[in-house]
Amino acid sequence: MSYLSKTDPEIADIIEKERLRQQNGLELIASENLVSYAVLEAMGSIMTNKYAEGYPGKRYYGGCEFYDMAENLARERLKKLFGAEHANVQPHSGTQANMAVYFAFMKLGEKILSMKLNQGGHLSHGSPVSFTGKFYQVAQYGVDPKTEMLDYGIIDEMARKEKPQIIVCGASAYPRTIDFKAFQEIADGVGAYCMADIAHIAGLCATGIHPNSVGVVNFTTTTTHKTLRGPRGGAIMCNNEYAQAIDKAVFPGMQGGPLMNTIAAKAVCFEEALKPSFKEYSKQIVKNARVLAGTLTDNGLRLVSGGTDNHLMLMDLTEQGITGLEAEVALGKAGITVNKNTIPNETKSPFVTSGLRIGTPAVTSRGMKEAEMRQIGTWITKVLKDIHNEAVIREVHTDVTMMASRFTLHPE
Ligand code: DSN
Repeated sequence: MSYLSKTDPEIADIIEKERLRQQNGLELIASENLVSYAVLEAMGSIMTNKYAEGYPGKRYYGGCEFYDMAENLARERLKKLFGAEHANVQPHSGTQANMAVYFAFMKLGEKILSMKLNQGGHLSHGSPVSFTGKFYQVAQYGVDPKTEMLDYGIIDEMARKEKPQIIVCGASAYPRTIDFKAFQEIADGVGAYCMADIAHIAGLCATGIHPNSVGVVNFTTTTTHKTLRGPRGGAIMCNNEYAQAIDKAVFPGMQGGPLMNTIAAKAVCFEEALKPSFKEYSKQIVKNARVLAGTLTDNGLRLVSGGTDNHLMLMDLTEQGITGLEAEVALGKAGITVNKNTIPNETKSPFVTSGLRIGTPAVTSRGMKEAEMRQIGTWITKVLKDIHNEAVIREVHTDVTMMASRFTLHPE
């Protein structure tokens, strides 16, 4: 920030404060991560300067020869990473990626079958407050009330009854493995398309730590900034037969100029994810989540479905008699950033909630391992079991800062 701090000290100061917050705290928001210097450099490069509406070789602006090279590289690397026939790297976000699939393969008023928001789904899967709930009919499945896991028999029954045009699988707060093959079979049984939104677990799918949806379901959408550890953005993968419709839906269907600095940074991220070290990183995310989940349950805290198969866990605070909001605030004061989250069969509003969502991608990027997870689990328990005790919160905050200062903010 040496240049910015001279030309605009006000914003440079804000960025520095945020850097310190990230360095001194523990980021346990399941959808967040920390990018490498290489990703940051590509994002902050002169690739932001130009318009490049269109696709490589077919642009509406002159001077795009190097932008074409960057976008082609991003597409090829993403295809290699997931074994995809076709990739579109232009969606500005995961929601935009989902929108492109809906726009390409559904007429307004047709039906989506997806997971309910308060059971783990995402806003863009059919919530009444998102465009999806306004433009389309929506039928939604949840988790089994006893196991708190997906019940494919029930989803199949619903698909037969509801006759959706697209079945959406994938979630924002589901700690268990998703059977993409089962979802595609259910869709095939009713003549529907199947879309997997793997935003949360993309890095795990790319490295085989979680089954890959690409080549199994009709369309895979993702963000690039969660377990994939790239710049904020989206992407879509599908077989060649759907490529043209997807590309047209993204541009000119719903976006103008692509963010080419972000696309360059996506290319960097995909290359990083192709390295053997990224597989080790992905394995460690899941190991860390299991150890953290085990520590929390050993300490008497209840996790939805009893544990985790992936990078996140969902804590049910009902027995503690505290809300997700109270827990988020108290842990925040202790330097541990998490988010309140609805749990299956939630009775409170999304602004209050009975749950907390906790994830390990960012702390794993800092190099933290099982020992640190046990420590973090102990701190979380200490705060949640004595939530109004400011002295405990202060003590945990000091310990958190000391531990965090030992770990880098920038993965290799
Ligand atoms: N907001 C993201 C999450 O936290 O899961 C999903 O888009």
